[in-house]
Amino acid sequence: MSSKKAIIIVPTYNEKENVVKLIPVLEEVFAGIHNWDMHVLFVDDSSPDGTADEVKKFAKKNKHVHVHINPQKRGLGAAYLSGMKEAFGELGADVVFEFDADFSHDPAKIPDFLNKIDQGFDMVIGSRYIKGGSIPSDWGFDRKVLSVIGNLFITFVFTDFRIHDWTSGYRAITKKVYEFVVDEMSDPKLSGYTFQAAFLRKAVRKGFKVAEVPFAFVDRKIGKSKLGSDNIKTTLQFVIGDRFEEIINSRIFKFGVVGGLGFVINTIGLFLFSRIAVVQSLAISLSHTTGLTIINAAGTASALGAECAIISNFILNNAWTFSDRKTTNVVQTASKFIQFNIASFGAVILQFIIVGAGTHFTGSGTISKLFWLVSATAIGMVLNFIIYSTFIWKKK
Ligand SMILES: Nc1nc2c(ncn2[C@@H]2O[C@H](COP(=O)(O)OP(=O)(O)OP(=O)(O)O)[C@@H](O)[C@H]2O)c(=O)[nH]1
Ligand SMILES: [Mg+2]
Repeated sequence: MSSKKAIIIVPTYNEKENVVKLIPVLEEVFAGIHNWDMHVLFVDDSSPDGTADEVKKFAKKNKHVHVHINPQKRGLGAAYLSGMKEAFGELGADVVFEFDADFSHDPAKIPDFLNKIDQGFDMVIGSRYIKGGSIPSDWGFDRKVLSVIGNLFITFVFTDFRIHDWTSGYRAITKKVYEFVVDEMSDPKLSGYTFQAAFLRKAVRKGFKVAEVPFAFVDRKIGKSKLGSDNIKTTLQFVIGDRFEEIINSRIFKFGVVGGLGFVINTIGLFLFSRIAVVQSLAISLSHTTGLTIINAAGTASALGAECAIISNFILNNAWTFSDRKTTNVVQTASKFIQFNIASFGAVILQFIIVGAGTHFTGSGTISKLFWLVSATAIGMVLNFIIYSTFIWKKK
C-alpha cells in the first residue's frame, strides 16, 4: 500500500501506567483510519520506572509501535527533536504528531488533524481556545487565568491573531515544516516546553498554512506532571525576545532610526556650519547678488546640514535598511545616490528658505535656529504627504 505515513510521537518520562493503556486505545483509532499508514513512536528518556520496557513488549508484537530511547532527560523539546529526526528519517514519515502520554489529548481527534493535512494544510494545532475546545472545568481559577492570559499575552506580543493556542502540545506537522524549522530549534533555550511556542512561531512566520482543530484538554489521572514554573518564564522570555528582535530587524524600524540619526546630523550641521567663515561669506555674497535679505548664514548652514543628512541617510539605508537590495557596483550606487538626492532635495531648499527667513526675523540664537529647523522639517513632511497623496498615490 502506498498510502502516506503518519507517526504519533509520544515523549515519555515515567509514564509506564499510561503507556500500557494508551497503546491499545491508539491501535483502535488506527484501525479506523484507512488512507494513512499509522504508527506510534515513544521517545523515552530512560525513565526510571521502566516505561521503555513496557513499550518494547508491545513493539515486539506490533510493527506499528516503535521506541526511541535517549540516555538522559533533556526536556520535552529535545525529546521531540530526537523523535522527529528518527520519524522523518529512518521511519520515513510524511507527517508526525506531538502527543502526550497522559490522555490529556483525545486520540479520537487524530482523524480530524489528518483531514486538515489532506486538505493541504502544512501544520495542524489542537486548540483549547476555539469553539469546541476547552480547558478542564475543575482547574482552579488561578490555573485557568494563567493559561488563558498566557495565550492572549503571546498572541498580543506576536500581534498574530490567526493562532489561538500557541502552547498546545497536540499537533500534526508535515515534513516540509520540520525540515524548514529544525536547524533553528537546536538552541538549548528551546529544549523544554518553550519548544512549542518557538516551533509554531517559526512555522507561521515562514508562511506555512496552519489549521486549528478544537479539543477538550483533560487533566492527567495517572502519573506526575513534568511542567515546571521555569517553563513559563523561558517561554515568555522567548516570546518577548523574538518579537523584539523582529522589530529591530524590520525595515520600518531601521528606516526610522536612520531618519532620526539624519535629523541629529542635520541639527549638528546647522550649528557647526553657521560658525564657519566660508559659509558666512557665501551667504553674504548670495544675499548681495540676489538682493534677498532672507538669505543668511543660518539658512545656508541648515541647507548644508540637510545635505549631510541626505548623504548619511543614503549610506545607512543602502547598507542597513535595504541591505538585502544593496548595490555595490560603483556606477549603480552613484546613480542611486543621485536619484536619492533629487528626491530629497526639497528638504535642502526648504531649510535654506525657512531657516533663512525665520532667523532673519527672530534672530540667530540657538532656540530660534532649532525652532525653524523643526518647522522646516515638519513642513517638509506635510508637503511630502500632500505630494504623495495627490500625485503618486492619487485617488482613482
Ligand atoms: N522524553 C521526555 N518526555 C517528557 C519530558 N518532559 C515531559 N515529557 C512528556 O511529555 C508529555 C507532557 O508532559 P506533562 O508533564 O504531562 O506536561 P503537561 O501536560 O504540560 O502538564 P500536566 O497538565 O500537568 O500534565 C508527557 O507524556 C511527559 O511524559 C522530557 O524531558 N523527556
Ligand atoms: Mg500532561
